[in-house]
Amino acid sequence: MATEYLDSENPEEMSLSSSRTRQLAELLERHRGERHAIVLQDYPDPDAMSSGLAHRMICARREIEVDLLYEGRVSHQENLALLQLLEVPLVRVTDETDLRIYHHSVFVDNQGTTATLTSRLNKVGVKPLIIVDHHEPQGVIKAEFEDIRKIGATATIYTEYLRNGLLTLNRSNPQHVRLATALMHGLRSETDGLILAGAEDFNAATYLAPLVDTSLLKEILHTKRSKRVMEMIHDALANRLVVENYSISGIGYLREEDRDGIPQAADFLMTEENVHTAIVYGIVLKEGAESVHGSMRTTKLTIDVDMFLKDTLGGSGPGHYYGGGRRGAGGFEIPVGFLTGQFDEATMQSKWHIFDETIKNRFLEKAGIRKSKPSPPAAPQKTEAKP
Ligand SMILES: [Mn+2]
Repeated sequence: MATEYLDSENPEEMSLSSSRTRQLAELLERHRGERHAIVLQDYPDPDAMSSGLAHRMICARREIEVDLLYEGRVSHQENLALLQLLEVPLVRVTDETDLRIYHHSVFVDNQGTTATLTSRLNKVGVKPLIIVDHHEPQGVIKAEFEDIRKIGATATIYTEYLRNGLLTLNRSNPQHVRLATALMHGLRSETDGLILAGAEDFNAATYLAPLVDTSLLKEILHTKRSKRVMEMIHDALANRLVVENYSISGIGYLREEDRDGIPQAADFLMTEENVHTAIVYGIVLKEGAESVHGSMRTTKLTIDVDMFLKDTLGGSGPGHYYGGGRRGAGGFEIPVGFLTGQFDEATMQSKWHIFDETIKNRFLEKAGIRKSKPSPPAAPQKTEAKP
């Protein structure tokens, strides 16, 4: 087993990660026979799905039954293809789902802040056991085992667990080939096709490469865009404001099932020459409540997306920010809150207008393009009400 680590150029880092792997193995051993809920973010992406799948397969050998849960939607064509082709068994949680059947919750590729399930599980007393993530530490939930590292993808961390012996992949096992293919897809999509990948991510890709089913991967990557996404991209292009290498676009009201079109529209805006940062947002209607969802992409190395979004948009309270991110990409969700619930054309128009202006101005100010807004007009003088 030990010879596996000999090819590492940095033995210190390798022994650290293998001690993490050992800790995780010991923890899982102590929870043998249990049932765990993996919490995925509301709109799971390939990194989350493939990492969840890896976690599930690691646990299967220790007789821990694991369900991959999420509460939002999967609508991105590529993600739907991933689910179908790689047989990723996702469970969409509804109001009828009984969450008390789980002994513990496990957070993969998130730290509870982007998943509605976090509070639902907490309410029924299901406590976090494991967090594995590559976003900035959020500090909202605590777990017995936490592996939070600022690297390219969560898929990289899971690949490391696999090669450190938690589950040895075998080319002749079709399940293993599917897992390796999913992880490679997760890793690639999360690092913009390895452009944003660091040494650890390349190491993981090297390990996975001989196990990947290339034709499957091609099929996933060549999925076409849906008509609705094409329309959203059209709107994003038409509404975009391009100033000093920033491209910002609000695309109005969206149905929940179209929400995954937002990051695709942002990716598309990034393809325009001279644009280094793209931000796309819209108001998503979900079960009668409205919130502004947005995606940000940047290739500018000096922009820390996580900080940028937290600074620009703030949050609802200490530790609860409206947005967050990782290297090169991030997202945000702002509840419409008090203004929610009126759906006549005129009210929706005004709500959209207010949010659109406010968000645009905040980003432009943060980017140093627009001066901070003038102080608010003085309160109107009290005048005698005329009869
Ligand atoms: Mn990720």
